[in-house]
Amino acid sequence: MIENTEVTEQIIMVGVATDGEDLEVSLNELAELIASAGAIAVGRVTQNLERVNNKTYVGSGKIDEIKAYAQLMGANAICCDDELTPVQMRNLSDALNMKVMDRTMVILDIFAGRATSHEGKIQVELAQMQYRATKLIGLGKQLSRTGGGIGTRGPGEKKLEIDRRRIHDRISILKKEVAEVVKHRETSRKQRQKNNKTVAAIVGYTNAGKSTLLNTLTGAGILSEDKLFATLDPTTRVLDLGNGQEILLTDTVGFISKLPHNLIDAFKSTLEEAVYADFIIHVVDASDSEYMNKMKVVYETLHSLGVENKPVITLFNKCDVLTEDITLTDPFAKYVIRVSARTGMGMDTFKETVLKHIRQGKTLKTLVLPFSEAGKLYELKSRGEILEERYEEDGIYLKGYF
Ligand SMILES: Nc1nc2c(ncn2[C@@H]2O[C@H](COP(=O)(O)OP(=O)(O)OP(=O)(O)O)[C@@H](O)[C@H]2O)c(=O)[nH]1
Ligand SMILES: [Mg+2]
Repeated sequence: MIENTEVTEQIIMVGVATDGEDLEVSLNELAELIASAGAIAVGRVTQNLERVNNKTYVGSGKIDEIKAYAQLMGANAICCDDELTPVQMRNLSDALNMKVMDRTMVILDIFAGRATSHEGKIQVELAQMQYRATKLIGLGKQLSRTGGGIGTRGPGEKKLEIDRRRIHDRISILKKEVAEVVKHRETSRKQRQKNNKTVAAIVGYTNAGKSTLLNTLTGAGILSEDKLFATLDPTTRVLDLGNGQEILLTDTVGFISKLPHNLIDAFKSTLEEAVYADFIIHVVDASDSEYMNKMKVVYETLHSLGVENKPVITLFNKCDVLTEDITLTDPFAKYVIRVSARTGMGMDTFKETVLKHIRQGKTLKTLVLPFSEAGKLYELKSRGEILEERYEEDGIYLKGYF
């Protein structure tokens, strides 16, 4: 029997507000992230500062308070809500004499635990290695202190003692492997473009219900779970809009507030599914009281990826559990629909809306397809919307939007 000797980390969360913002929401999310990474958040310490202290993140006076509070709560680590610089990490770790983590480390750890495909694993390892390379000074001492826990898991396991040079060697190998993945992804993207099918990317905050939506619409059979970052790899499926017309739908990794830049870099080709899509399907968890802030994060992330001025269909999901009749609006969306990916509510309206949207880019035409070219009928049907189909002596008469 393999015994799990790893002690669960008991973590004090530490947040600094620089423009008087309420840290509660962000720290609640951090607690959720920490739980997803297999540890427990046992308390929180916050501070209002004009700017984050560049030596110790919090003001020096606050450190004693954190120390006393950690002792009181039996905590053995702290986690800051922003990414720390190596200097901040080292100074805090020295002053507190315990493990110091940041939000980025926790997110990377969750990704590391979720990655199953080769592609996912190398992308996560690249992000982790880049993070470690920049934090080597700060992490140095605590890596020898910790026996496990957040920040030590991942596809690149047992690499903790490796020195800077070897980390950089590993980074260049991983970069080459990721470049291969990117090439492969570009090839399949071009293949799809050759098929001339309309492509839509499903985007949204993590846990909004993106995978459930793709499963309900296409029976894709993707893992959908009540946990953060259940999906890392993109999946594309064909959706029949009900009249033989087909589009491609791609489900991909979810967004989160303060998504680490190392992850954005490493997962660029995955995240770029939205860049190459014809339009965006934005899934929002309408039952989440924070849905507006989360929508903002999604639009900011899309913006940073270079996705702008693309038509957006916003699906306010999980309407099956809405207890109040709230108004749901999205000024950036061309269409807004209330749905439940779980019960299937609103799916017909969604398909009609997609048809309406696609029709706008096409014109109503009549054409005659000679019987000798009858083989093209399937392609025409899947690309356009056929309203009338008549078999005459000289061929097949088609009327529709092409
Ligand atoms: N009540 C309700 N729950 C839903 C609905 N859609 C999804 N869920 C639940 O929400 C949780 C997250 O769903 P996923 O489909 O995994 O969400 P996701 O957006 O793909 O999440 P990540 O891949 O982690 O970013 C699961 O527990 C789903 O069962 C819905 O319409 N109603
Ligand atoms: Mg998912």
